[in-house]
Amino acid sequence: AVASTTAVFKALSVDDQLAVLWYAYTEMGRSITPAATGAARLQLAEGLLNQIQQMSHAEQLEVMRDLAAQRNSQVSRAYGIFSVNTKLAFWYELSELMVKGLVIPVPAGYQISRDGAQVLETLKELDFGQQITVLRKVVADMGVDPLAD
Ligand code: 45D
Repeated sequence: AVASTTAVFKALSVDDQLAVLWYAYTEMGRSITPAATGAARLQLAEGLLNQIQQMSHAEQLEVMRDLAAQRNSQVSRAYGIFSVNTKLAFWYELSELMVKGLVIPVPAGYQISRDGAQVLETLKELDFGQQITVLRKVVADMGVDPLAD
């Protein structure tokens, strides 16, 4: 179930991937304690998160699309050196910044696609540990590894 959910997620369009991550966060939010994401991990991502907060909403959306699409950009390369847990903590923090109004929100009344809704449903049927495993696999591949040629 983990492998198929991950594969179907990765086949989604970039915007659907961002939307599913967002809705996963809104559903899981209460189960993820900020303490668990680790202050030390966020410290590594802090520079990048600060940089993103300085950007316009359009630029913020662009860097998130670049990450999901594995497009080579400065942000994608900076992200690429994070550990998987730091990558998860980074996305978690971006969601928190969205809630605080510091990062572009998902438009009010946004309609997720049928494919996206299906992946979300599948994800919801997994237990918490499996959900984390899917999320880890998904965010691990985002961005660009600056050490690969
Ligand atoms: O206009 O270290 C659209 C533990 C449409 C412990 C859009 C853990 C068009 C160890 C694209 C929709 C395992 C607990 C706009 C860590 C349009 C540890 C915008 C786990 C504007 C870290 C879309 C942590 C946007 C976990 C802006 C489980 C979408 C973390 C943005 C989970 C989506 C984190 C974002 C999750 C989603 C974060 C930022 C699920 C982030 C999700």
